[in-house]
Amino acid sequence: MIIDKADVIVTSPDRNFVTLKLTTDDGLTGLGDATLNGRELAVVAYLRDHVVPLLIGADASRIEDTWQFLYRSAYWRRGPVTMAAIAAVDMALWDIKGKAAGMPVYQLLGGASRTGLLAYGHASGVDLPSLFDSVNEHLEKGFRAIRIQSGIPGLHAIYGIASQSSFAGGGEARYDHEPARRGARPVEEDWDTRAYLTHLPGVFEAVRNEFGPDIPLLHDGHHRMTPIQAARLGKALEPYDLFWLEDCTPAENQEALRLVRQHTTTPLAIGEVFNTVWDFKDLIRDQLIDYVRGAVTHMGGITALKKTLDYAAMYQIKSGMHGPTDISPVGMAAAMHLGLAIHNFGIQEYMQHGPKTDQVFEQSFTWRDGMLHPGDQPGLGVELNLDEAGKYPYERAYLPYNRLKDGTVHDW
Ligand code: GCO
Ligand code: MG
Repeated sequence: MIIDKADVIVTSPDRNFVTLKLTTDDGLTGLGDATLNGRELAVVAYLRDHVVPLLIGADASRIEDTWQFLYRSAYWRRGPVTMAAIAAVDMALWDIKGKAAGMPVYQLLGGASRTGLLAYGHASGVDLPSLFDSVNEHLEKGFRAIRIQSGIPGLHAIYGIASQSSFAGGGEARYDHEPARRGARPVEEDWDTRAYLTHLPGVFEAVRNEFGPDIPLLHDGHHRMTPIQAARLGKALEPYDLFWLEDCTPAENQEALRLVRQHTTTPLAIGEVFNTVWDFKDLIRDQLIDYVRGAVTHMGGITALKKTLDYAAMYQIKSGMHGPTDISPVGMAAAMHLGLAIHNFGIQEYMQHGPKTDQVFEQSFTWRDGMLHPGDQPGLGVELNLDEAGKYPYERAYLPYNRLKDGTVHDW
């Protein structure tokens, strides 16, 4: 099992994806997701120029050793570009090991701890009627847990709302509320935290009145509040029994969550932009969060995220792996194998890819009665159709950014 070939494939079916494909001398192939939304080509260069030359001739069976070598020998550790590149190598090696063993990756990780993975979908609306329609659509699709994002009176375009996508213009190929837009520059959105804090509790009250107390509801604050604002929101949402409040403050300052925690029992989830266990260390050790939002794709792969989740398990903190459309089907499969195997699985985000993406990536997971399962194909269970991938060259795309009414740039 010597690595003979390493290809970095960029394709843009519904959005941009970066995939690493490793081929061994005995003809096995493995795929890894290296997609970093809006900064895709930086990871392509990192892989092609600096990592691929180190992989050719290496022993594909040495997953842990390869991880440690890529992490430590770079000297410059961590960061989203580095860790997405390492993640792709790690996933591809797990894929190869599974194929060599004739087993799905979750078996190599210890076997299934459950029959399927509870998944949540994204409901959104500019106002209550459109939000209720969106919740109903998700219930009809079988979702048993739903994220609620609402428009805010006075604001034109904010994160997470599907039907506001035309406000800032600048791009097509947007499905659901895929935030990255194709175009030369990022589009601008608007934000007002006071308006948001005033409006949101009423939205959750209305949703609970309409849909009852049973369905798990989630919300994403998308890093836009100060600690005391987040504390206020967490407290105000307590009557509506959220499954979690996500990314209530920017993630860099782990201490911020201590303040939020002191004020509210609303469960907290964070970490979609984190890259290593070090970003989570204090949050886990001091029990300041309830769910780890790290993605396999951005946390350095299955190897590293499993260690982080095992550490979290000691504190009864569970997984809530990131699963938006910018995690490719390969990254989603890796999350599903890991989620099926670990004891402290919490929930899996499942935003669903578009039809073109599903043609490029041939997948074997199942989605039934609100539950995901990675399937039983050897490896990760995803193959890349190169002919389909070749139809969609890279297109420049950026995530939006926020400005307040007075023009100040705000966290998006
Ligand atoms: C989520 C996330 C995404 C991000 C996106 C950025 O909870 O799913 O917040 O929607 O905005 O992944 O690339
Ligand atoms: Mg999020």
